[in-house]
Amino acid sequence: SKFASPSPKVGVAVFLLKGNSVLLGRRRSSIGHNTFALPGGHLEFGESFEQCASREVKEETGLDIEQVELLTVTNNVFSHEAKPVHMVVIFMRAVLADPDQVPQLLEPEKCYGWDWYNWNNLPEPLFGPFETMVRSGFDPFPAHQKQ
Ligand code: 8DG
Ligand code: MG
Ligand code: MG
Repeated sequence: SKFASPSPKVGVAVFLLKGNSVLLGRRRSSIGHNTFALPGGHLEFGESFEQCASREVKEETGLDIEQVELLTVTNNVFSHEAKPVHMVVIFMRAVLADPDQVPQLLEPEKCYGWDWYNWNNLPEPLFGPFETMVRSGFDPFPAHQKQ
């Protein structure tokens, strides 16, 4: 109807792992403005999660990724926004195809900059849903890599 609610959308966020670090950018978007978040975006029609992860990371940072794997999914309702948003977010992990490749700020209207942050020394504030995951003890690193 004319007053129907907007539909939930699907997002894909990527833990791009390098040693003990993860790539984060400070958001320049209405949702989560100024908070540090993973690269990612909306799933496009017909895409696999892996394709969406590779595409969004490439569009936002110029980086090429490989070993793209599914980690988990969260159900995020941003009900306090002027325009409430409901996102089902697929979390992937990946590594750099070329370990020497450097992130570029390709969407400066959406992000203040990308950098690597040690998992044991994450910046603040983290993006809400991401902070919830971290606080709950979620660990994106492969088990064999833990130290
Ligand atoms: P697009 O137009 O390029 O497709 O999308 P985008 O502008 O890059 O979207 P985004 O805001 O970066 O990501 C889509 C939604 O995913 C975002 O509004 C909320 C949700 N989301 C989370 N956690 C995270 C996260 O850690 N990183 C990113 N990028 N999005 C996240 O709930
Ligand atoms: Mg994005
Ligand atoms: Mg994007």
